[in-house]
Amino acid sequence: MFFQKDIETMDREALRALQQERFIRTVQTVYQNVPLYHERFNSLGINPSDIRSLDDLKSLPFLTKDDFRNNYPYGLFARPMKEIKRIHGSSGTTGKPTIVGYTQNDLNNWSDMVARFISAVGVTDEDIAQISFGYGLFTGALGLHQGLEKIGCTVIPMSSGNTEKQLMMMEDMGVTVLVATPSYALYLSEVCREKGLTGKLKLRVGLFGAEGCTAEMRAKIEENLGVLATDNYGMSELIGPGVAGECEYRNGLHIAEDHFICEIIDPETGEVLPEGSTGELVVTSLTKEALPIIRYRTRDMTRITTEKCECGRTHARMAKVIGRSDDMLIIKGVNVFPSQIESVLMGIDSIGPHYHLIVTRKNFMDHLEVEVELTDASLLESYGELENLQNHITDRLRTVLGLTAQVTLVGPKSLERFTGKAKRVTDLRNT
Ligand code: DLL
Repeated sequence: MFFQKDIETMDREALRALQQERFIRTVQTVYQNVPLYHERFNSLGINPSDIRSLDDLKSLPFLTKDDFRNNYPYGLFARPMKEIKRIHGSSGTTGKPTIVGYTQNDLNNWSDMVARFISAVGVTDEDIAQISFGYGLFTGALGLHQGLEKIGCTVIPMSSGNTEKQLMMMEDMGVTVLVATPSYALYLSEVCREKGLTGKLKLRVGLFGAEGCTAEMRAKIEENLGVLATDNYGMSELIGPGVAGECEYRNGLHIAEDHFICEIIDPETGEVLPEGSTGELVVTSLTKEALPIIRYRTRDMTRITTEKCECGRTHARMAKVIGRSDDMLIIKGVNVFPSQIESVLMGIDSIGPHYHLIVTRKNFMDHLEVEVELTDASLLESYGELENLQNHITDRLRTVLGLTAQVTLVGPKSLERFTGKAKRVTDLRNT
């Protein structure tokens, strides 16, 4: 189902022309209205009037998270405060949040983008959606809220936490759409199964996002909750959710290319990589008024294809984010993404989907400990079985990662559960 069919199925040549026109305008706006760009372009000898086509994008400097920090709170805004109608912030737990702002047009465009991806997986005004993202500065809850309202869906603003009540509401209100982080959906799905509610809820679609989710974890959530789980990508600095989302074919996330230009770069060299290569996603906004961004380095690792999708949408698709370049652990010189470990663990019987990675360094040697939960506590009493399982997990991890991890099996439900984004890695090497 389409929300804005003309735009979503636009001919790629016309789309490029639209992007180019908007890009040129954005460069002029930031030069005029945001001191950081003005000074940076001047110091690099870039005159906005020289920027005449999309090919000139690669000559512009990157914007980074540090630029947001150094210009806290409003330094990157391109419009006067009178025109700023909403403030949101990053979900960071330490230090000052990354502040972002929206004009009324930004808010309208944002809800259209969200409405697109929720319509693309068949959510309609007949649905009842429960939002289990935490409301607040985080863009997830209000972003989904306004997009769902736009298509006329009934919205229940539950916020996160109080899992028993969440399930009660889902059952009593006949909820058909769940909005949550995959980790919280996983937790909810386990409690759902334990309470014998699997198969009894009316849930049919899960709109998940804000963090990664492996195929294995997704399958587990789908099985327990009886939903079609869909992945949605976004970031507060870009706008929030709505930057990219899956369609019913779930074969990559369609990027809202009339609002954003996405590039993939080598995170080490900054060089733009050819289509299909995996690298860091860099995003330029085309319609944002309050906070336009040129070449923002997201740190998220993915790849992009412009191949036509079966759904008829012409907008490019990005692959599921495999991790953040700054999340990638380098252990004994080996690059390890937590998602690789998650995939291994999810494929093994007798252990649950929750895990915790602890990285330490002793005598200049890195050490990776993987804590995993048993699903059956009685196994803790059988030394032989426990050892067999531990060896099996160690072997599987060694095959996939190319390094030996210490596997620690812990009792059921002993690891922390998350109601928002999960924190599954503790790296103690630099403390
Ligand atoms: O997480 C926006 C959002 C809310 C997206 C709800 C989708 C649904 P931030 O809190 O600024 O914004 O965090 C942005 O979260 O750079 C990624 O590392 C990660 N992330 C977001 N969506 C996905 C996803 C929101 N679908 C950061 N898969 C991003 C993997 C994701 N990682």
